[in-house]
Amino acid sequence: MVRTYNVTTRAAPFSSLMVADIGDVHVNLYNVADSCRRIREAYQRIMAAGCVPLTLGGDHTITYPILQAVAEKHGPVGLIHVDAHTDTGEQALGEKIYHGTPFRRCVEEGLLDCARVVQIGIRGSSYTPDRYEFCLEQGFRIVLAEDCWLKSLAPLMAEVRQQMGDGPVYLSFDIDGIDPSFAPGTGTPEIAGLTTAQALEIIRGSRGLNLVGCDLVEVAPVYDQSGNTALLAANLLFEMLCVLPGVKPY
Ligand SMILES: [Mn+2]
Repeated sequence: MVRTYNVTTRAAPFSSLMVADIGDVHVNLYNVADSCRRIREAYQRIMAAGCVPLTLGGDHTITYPILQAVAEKHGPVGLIHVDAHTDTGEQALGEKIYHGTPFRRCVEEGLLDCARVVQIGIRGSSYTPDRYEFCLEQGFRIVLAEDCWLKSLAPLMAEVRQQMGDGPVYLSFDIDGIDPSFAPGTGTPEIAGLTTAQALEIIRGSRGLNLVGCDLVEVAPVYDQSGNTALLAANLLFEMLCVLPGVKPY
């Protein structure tokens, strides 16, 4: 049974929009480049149909081919990126496409409106000492996790709405942005992250924006036998659905 209403925000997505689970994109487990091609082509068809895609990952690599298809339709997009990591690396083990590089590839291909990019929840350790240099050079706003500790993120999201303006916005939410006490089921957990309540503040604070797509990535259920990480991810995706353009209150 589908839970239809958001009793806190009074959003009624299923009676406002046509919503469908269209299943999985079948990737090539032995070839990352071919997987990206398959994802890009699938999302080109989804965008051509006039849909707003909400995606459950999958590692963060998938946002790169998704944004290729989204930007092909909408032009360079604003980005609200929740993550412990900036995911703007140049390469790893000689490979330019992996879950630590998607947003650098997006910048290189002109898929992002860089003055309308915010990265929230950044923390932890890094392979390189110049971790934020590339982001700041592009004009991204970086909000460190420690600047989020013990406070409401509603004021931050008021600023983010100003930053995003009326243009198209994509929301990419890495579950590792949230503290591993809530979300241990992920590949690169980092301590002292966001709370689940702050996650809701970020998503609910995105209401009113011209959201053209959202994803929730890096959930690895096998690392969390309680199932709580997957439950959290499903709820966050529902919250994203509740803030899409056109969703009316009940
Ligand atoms: Mn990520």
